[in-house]
Amino acid sequence: ASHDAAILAASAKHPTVPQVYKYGTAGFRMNADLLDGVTFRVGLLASLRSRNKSSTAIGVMITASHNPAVDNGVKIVDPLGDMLEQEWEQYATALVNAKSDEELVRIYNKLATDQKIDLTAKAKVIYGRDTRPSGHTLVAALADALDATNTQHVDYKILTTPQLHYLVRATNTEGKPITYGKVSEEGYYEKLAEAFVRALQGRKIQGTLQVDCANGVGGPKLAEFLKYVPKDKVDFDVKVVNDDVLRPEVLNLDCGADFVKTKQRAPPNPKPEPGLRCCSLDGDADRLIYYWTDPDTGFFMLDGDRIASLAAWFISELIESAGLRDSLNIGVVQTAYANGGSTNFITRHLNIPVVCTATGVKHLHHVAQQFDIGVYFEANGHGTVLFSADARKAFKQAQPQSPGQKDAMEILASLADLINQTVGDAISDMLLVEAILAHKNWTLRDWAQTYRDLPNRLVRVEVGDKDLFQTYDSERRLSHPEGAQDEIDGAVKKYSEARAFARASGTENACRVYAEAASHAQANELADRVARIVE
Ligand code: NG1
Ligand code: ZN
Repeated sequence: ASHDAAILAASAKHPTVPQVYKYGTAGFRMNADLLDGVTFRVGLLASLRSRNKSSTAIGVMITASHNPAVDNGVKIVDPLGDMLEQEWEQYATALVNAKSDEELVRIYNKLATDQKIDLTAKAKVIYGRDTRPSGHTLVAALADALDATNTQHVDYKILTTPQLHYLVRATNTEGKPITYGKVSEEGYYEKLAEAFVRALQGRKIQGTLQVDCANGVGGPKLAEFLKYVPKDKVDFDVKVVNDDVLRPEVLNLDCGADFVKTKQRAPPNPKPEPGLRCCSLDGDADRLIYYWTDPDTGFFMLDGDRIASLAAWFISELIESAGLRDSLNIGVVQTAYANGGSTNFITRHLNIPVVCTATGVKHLHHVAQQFDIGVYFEANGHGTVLFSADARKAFKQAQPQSPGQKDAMEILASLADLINQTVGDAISDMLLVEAILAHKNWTLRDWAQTYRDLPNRLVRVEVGDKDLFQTYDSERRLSHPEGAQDEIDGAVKKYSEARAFARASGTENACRVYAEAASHAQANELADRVARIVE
């Protein structure tokens, strides 16, 4: 059952452009013109991965998230819907960098031998893509690799990234004692809508929510989801904006979660309406940022740190009310970019432990799995809440001693269904936030008043060789270049409530410097000093 001849023939139709490729934080991501051969080769790896994982379905998502429309990307999803195991990233890198079709076949066969993969076993890969026009030809390259390796495949066409993750897990749990949901896009909407109604327990959602969809896949998918929310049970007034997916050039252009977070302002279109509750998704609908524009105080943003704090607070209150405080632990996972104001609030006020990990959601996801309830978010709005099997069992089986306890357990059980368990999901996270605000009867202003953010500044510094910058302590300190950390420590000491760090970006050819301090002037000054140390 050698695939050699079929791979050689197909690979000739999908050449790679010679350069060095690396499976990065979000798979391979670059100008779409470079991706045809890359996607073909990722297809070969996805097939091997399926055979390596007892013929379970593996996912492949074609998206470049918040990047400009001319870019695209490809990444692999593991059987339970989480990101490809880190150990395997180097195999993807090796296949994509093969210098000829013959070398490609050699690496493919060597991987099969090394990993003891039976190439005659069944293999299955399911895939989807965002709204980028280039996605169409890229999935054709992917399908060619799957055909060449005798791999069963299903094309789910246009999806949000979290929907594809949902489908992978749903596919692999179908018929099992604990299933994840129906294996269809419709199943995803049904599960979310049903859990949303249960989570609300009849509470009313205040006013209108305006959702900026970055002119990406989130627009049509959110519109579709809303059809599943029963009007007689929930009055959910959503105004979907920036949902033009017909003009590719407007994708992520002056709108979307990444624009709002990095520019720290509302999208110019539609013109911000004072006081209106707003949120933005990114181009593949896995990031979420809330904000409003106040007639007096101006723009105010509620980012991933705020969502993590809100979710951790609400869920820990429910755990308390449900009488499960002693049996279930809860923790929050952040990165070094989390605002110190949020970390203080969660640890000191909520008494919930916070763990810091390296940048990139796959790191946060793994640490969050160690808690019964693990809340993780990057400041940029990408994150979710994971519930352990024990936690789910406790919500369903514990005997409530009072109506209050019963309510709390029912809400907890509904949240475990509402919140995407595979990956950060902007639509699911948005429903979580809406449910919490409804329970607390809060406006965005009430939410914003829970704690104060420390003034901060993030700068990008061009450096000769970013690989010189080696970190430890979850990227918060530099081991190399030698002496740099001492200089940074010296600079930080000059300011009050200050913190600063520098690290090489994993997605761009530059270093990032982050600084926070008691005042904006101090945070800016500190960031400049650290940038000069790094330069
Ligand atoms: P890098 O380029 O490694 O800082 C950026 C974001 C991460 C993460 C990844 C993947 C910042 C400071 N960094 O990583 O949070 O989302 O991209 O998209 O926002
Ligand atoms: Zn994204």
